[in-house]
Amino acid sequence: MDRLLELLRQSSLISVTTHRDCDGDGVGAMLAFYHALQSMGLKARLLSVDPIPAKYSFLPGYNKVEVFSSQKAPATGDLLIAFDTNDSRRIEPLASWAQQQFSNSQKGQVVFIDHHPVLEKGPHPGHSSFINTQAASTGEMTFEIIKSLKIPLNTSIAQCLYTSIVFDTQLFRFIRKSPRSHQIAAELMQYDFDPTEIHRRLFGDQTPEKLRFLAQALSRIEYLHGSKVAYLELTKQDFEKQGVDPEASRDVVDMMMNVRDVEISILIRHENGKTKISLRSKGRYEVLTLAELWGGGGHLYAAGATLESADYTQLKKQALQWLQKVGI
Ligand SMILES: [Mn+2]
Repeated sequence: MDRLLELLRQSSLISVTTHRDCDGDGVGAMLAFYHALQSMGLKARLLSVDPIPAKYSFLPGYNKVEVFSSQKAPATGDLLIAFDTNDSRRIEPLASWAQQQFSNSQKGQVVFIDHHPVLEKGPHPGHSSFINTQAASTGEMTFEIIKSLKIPLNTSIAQCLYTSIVFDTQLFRFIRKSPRSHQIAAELMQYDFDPTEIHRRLFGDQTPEKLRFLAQALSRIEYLHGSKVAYLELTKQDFEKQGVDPEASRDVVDMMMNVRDVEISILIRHENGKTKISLRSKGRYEVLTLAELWGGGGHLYAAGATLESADYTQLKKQALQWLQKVGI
């Protein structure tokens, strides 16, 4: 972290970003850090490789995020910081573009602030990156960095960091046996924002169409290995029939984990011509190894992969083989 702090103090213009298909943790951490840089009087800009979902529009700074395009690429300055990923492929084409600028001007670098394990077969995040796999959220790490830089908190920073923390811990369910998430949240709540409103924005924004879709999807879960494995495939037709966006299936894999005996959940779904796989484990089996088998990544117990085109039958066969191998 010392190396990162030094780098921050030396930089004149800092760009901040988060991974493609962002979530509340990444977007909250990125915006919080942007507000912190602003309050330090540092020049900063917010970049994203795809549009940030409107669900997060309540966050201060949401409207300042520029969607990156290499045609009208803005200056990245001398530092590009990516939150909630350490895999440069998830911030492409921005990562390559920034690297090019930095090597042209012979200064600057890309830095990752993240709590995911570095993938064995993935790109290396670089020596100035700050990776802490013990942290329950990137928001938690961002809080520690802001504190170390001695930047006073304010309402905007607090609101964004609180969003990060409650999103990734799913309202303090997944806290990695640490009191840190609660401690930080308690400190943030001294600022003037409404936490209940944030909970509602993040977790209570369902529509009747989505509930109808969920009812149908959940009724089709297959329970394998004596209900220790929950397996579900969703096709393009499943989404079309209920008139919902594939985004509607995002939390399905977490719902599958709410079944008492389930140890592993596997969700395979169609999204914009691609096949997305989401994997969860309660902690006995490292599903990251299965995700890596399909060229994906994530955490040991919450991982995923995106495939350009895939045959569901083939995927199921591979999943069943992997389950056999881990001896569930
Ligand atoms: Mn995260």
